[in-house]
Amino acid sequence: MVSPSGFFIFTPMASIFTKIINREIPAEIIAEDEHYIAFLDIMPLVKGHVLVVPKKEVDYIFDLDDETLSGLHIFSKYVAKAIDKTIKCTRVGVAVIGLEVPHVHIHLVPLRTMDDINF
Ligand code: D5M
Repeated sequence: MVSPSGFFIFTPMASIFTKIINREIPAEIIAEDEHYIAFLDIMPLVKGHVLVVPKKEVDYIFDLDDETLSGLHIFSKYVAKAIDKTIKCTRVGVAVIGLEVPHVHIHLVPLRTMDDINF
């Protein structure tokens, strides 16, 4: 964008997850509070694959401030317990990948056997 005085103004694009948070694009939201949101992954490894995302948009998980990072894990714990109650699984797998979407997120994947995952 160019300002009226002719300067270039850098306006970073919102991540796809920020667009979900702002309800600009749809998602199957399963939990939300002031700081975090959880929704179904659009390309699930298995049924019930959920992403947990801080509303603060930060790319790399280790650049997140300590308070938000620990809150993200606590929020994920409650979401994982809800998944475990809802979906028949042996264990809810937890993964941080971040190759595709540059906005911190935790994958919660209800697994029955190792054959369920094919990274
Ligand atoms: O992978 C990012 C994950 O985010 C990948 O499993 C697909 C998922 N994804 C991408 N766009 C959407 C939308 N719009 N809704 C729901 N899920 C989505 P990673 O490699 O961890 O960055």
